[in-house]
Amino acid sequence: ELQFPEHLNCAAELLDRHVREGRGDRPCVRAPGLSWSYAQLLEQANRIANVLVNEMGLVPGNRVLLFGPNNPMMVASWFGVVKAGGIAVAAMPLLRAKELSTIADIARISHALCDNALRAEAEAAMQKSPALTQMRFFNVPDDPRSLEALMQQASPDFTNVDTAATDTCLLGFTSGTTGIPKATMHFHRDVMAVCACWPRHVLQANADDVFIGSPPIAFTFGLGGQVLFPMSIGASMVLLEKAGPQQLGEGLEQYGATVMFTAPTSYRAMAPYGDRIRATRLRKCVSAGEALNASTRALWKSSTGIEIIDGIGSTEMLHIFISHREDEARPGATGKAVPGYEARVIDEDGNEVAAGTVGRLAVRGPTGCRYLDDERQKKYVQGGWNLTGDAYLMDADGYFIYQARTDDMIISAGYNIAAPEVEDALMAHEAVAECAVIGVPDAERGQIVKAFIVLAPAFKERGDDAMAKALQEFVKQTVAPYKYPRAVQFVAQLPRTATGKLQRFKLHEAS
Ligand code: 3SK
Repeated sequence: ELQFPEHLNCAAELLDRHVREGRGDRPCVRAPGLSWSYAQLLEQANRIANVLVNEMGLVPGNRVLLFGPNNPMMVASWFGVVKAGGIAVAAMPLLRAKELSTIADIARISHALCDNALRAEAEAAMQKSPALTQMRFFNVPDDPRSLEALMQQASPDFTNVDTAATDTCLLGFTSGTTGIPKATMHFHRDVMAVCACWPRHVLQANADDVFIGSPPIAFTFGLGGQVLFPMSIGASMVLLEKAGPQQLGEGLEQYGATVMFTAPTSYRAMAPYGDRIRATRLRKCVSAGEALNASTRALWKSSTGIEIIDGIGSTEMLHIFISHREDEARPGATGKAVPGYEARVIDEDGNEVAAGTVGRLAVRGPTGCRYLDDERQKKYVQGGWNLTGDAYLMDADGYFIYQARTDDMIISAGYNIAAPEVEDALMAHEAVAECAVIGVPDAERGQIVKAFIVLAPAFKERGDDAMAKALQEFVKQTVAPYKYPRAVQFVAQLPRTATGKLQRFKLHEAS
């Protein structure tokens, strides 16, 4: 059982503590052309906290929009807000004014610190959201009104606001895959709890590790993996504004990164460069955000020699709650409940099902879902358990094996078919670059399996009936034939959220 003091400011624990305990000179943030020690990040964060309080009128509990790509000023701003007792609401850099103002209205945001590169969308959002009255921009060269100019005038010292462990310090937004955003509230205590669970028991990195990754800081997967977890152990982070497979590969070489967080799509794209990756210092690879299929895991292992640490988390739970250490990996399984969390598989009535039976995943632990003013809270938390919306089975050894999102189970002619299993089978074909499978209505079978397929570049011109037939036959060879996709549609790309999650509802709409 984790215990936290009644008064707790997570920024003090993750940042000030290192300086106070003599680790101020240790490297903390690396980015193109920049390197900050812990003491330097602390000074930047303190100056921002002073600007927020003295120039922008922030009082504890105010919600502050942070809008920018992964860069050092985004991180310094996050800590500035939390030190000042504000609530950080980071937004995906790809969002447009309309989406931003929806977030601003739901979260009742009053203040904003934004990257100048995104100024147009931020200002347009401000026009639409009357409560959002204070906005400053960073990464603006030579502008006396910029955040940096104000920081120059501000003190490098700041006394952190004496927050309670149960005060909210961040709101994480999730649109899930349905497109309607929800804000999840997390306390200072929750931030320290996630640092004390998965990173300590599963990742097992150390202070000399250098973390790198692709998920945006606005996604709690990215915030944890690239900021909170390295800082909780005094390690360092590499921040890349663009973190596609190529930039990640270059980042590994340039900064000697040792721990990487990214999604399965990225691992597949980087796998052909295994020889170069083997020559870097990379030693730990984490995959989450979408299901990791067995073929991607095997491809990465054979190419780089590194076993991927898979995991599933959610914005509602703040971070990962089922995962495994490298030496405990079991192909096809996400892992076991992370120490500190409990997980079980239940039926429609909430009763635990026997090992090997598919059901709904329920989890509980030191963090949990708290939606801000949202009826959907009652659906997510039932009887003290968080229902994540994933269908899983647990094997006799306690390994959880992903089946589908609960609404991605296809029932065809009485058979239960998990969409990801069919996707897995298709992905093993060399012509398939990406694919997504859904169930579509069918008069005879209730539903049939339909696959949307993005062909690999070498096969781009071959999206015809013959290819569809070949892929159908291929699936029948690897999984039970009743699971094969009876309908196949070739597409140029799949609809995804800003965090890369597949939007199956858009495929349903298109069918
Ligand atoms: O698995 C995920 O999608 C996730 C979401 C939020 C935070 C962390 C993770 C791994």
